[in-house]
Amino acid sequence: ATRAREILERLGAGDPFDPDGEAGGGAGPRAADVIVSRSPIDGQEIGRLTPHTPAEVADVIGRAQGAFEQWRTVPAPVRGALVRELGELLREHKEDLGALVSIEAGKIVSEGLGEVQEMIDICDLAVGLSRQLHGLTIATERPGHRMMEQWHPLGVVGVISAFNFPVAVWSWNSALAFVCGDAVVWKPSEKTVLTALACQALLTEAARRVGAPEQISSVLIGEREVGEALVDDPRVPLVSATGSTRMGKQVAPRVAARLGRSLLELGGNNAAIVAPSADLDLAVRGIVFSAVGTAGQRCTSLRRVIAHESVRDELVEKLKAAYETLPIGSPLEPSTLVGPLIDESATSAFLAAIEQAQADGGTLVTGGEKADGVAGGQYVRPAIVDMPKQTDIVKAETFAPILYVLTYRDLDEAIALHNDVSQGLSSSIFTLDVREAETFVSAIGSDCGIANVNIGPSGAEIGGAFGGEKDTGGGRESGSDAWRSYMRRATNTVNYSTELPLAQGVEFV
Ligand code: UN1
Repeated sequence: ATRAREILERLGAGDPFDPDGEAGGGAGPRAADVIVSRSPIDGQEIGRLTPHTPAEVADVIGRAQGAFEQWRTVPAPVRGALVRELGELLREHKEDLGALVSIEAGKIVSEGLGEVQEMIDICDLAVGLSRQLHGLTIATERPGHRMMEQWHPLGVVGVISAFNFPVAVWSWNSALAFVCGDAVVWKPSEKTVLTALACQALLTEAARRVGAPEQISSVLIGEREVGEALVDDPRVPLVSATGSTRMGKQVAPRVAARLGRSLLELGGNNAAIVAPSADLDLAVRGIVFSAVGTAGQRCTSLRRVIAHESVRDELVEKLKAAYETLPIGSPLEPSTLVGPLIDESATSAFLAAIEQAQADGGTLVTGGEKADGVAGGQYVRPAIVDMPKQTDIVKAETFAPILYVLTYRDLDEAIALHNDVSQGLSSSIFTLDVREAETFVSAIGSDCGIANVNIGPSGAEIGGAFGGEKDTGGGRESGSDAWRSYMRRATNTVNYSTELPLAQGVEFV
């Protein structure tokens, strides 16, 4: 708690125990009395904030709308300066913000820092993009006419994010939204409010330095009721939501009911096919990082290995050996590779899934129980479960370090098993056979938004579009042309002739 407090003070984010501080502070009935932030490292309280009321949410959105109306008139390359400044501040405060991510989300030091680096990377990308928000010029059928497309700022973007990437997901959305001329209203997970206030403080400072409107960015503190007020507000043309498929299925129809747009980044059930020709040592490294990194709490975490029968035993043997040497403990210890789960219900879900998998005929190869870590924290031993078939529990996304192993004979069978889950985020194949690799990334291969060869499914760079199909929600964030979701397209036909020819050859006086 002391360290979190010191970091927040250095980042200019105020006192995490001040009930009248950054969040809330207005009069009126409260959704919940208080939001308590606890460190998953030891369960200790590290902050206590007053949640916003729905009336305050409406007020925040109104002010964001005002900021948007001003911001959209600033030329895009000039808007880029705000994001460049944010990137500079993130570089300056990388250690502090990374440590705060470790304290509040339980990530190991290197992954906390990596998450901040991901923010810096998207800022760099967005600054470049601020000079490249281009439309097309399209040939028209009418003489003396020109047809073109422009991309205009969209409005207030609502961002809903999860505890597991408490700062990067905001930045993927915000860095793009800001250069696109939008304002952002962010509802972070109620489990990671302090990191959100830290981001907001850095953005406020960046806005001050470049003279951008202060209300261009705001944070909403609260639970479901606050999220709903954001989702239902007609002044929010885009809601970008990251979290469970369950959450997405609630958000999407509400946004659709008012004909708003949603950008959904939901659950994954990511797999790795390990083919006969695979470099097994490389596969083991890729698998362990993807399955165990962030204690299996990434949406891109590897949850299923589909191994060819000729390599399965050796692979499982090597994985077991690697799992049994994994250092588990406080994520602040530099040698730790497996930190805590976010809370007690995550541990219960982990244990229940392992029990179910065994009831389905699975064999526990290693792990699968609570581990010693720091008193008060939720530490578990990452599990490998050998499964005779892909039962319902394997098809479910349990947000914990459980790796199910399935066995296949030919590649068609492997791809069928691979795609036979409701989620479609990320995927991978380990093979040295170019036919298998190309088939996997082709139209008849993986049905996911991300398909990799000889690397695991997690740890994507920001340059590519990030997201997936089916129950993953279909949205794309981050790189490539994901910026288009944050803008509105206008098609313009300009007549510079003295005639008025009509399209499709229509004659009308
Ligand atoms: C998430 O888990 O919500 O590809 C995002 C990755 C990270 C992002 C994960 N760059 O694993």
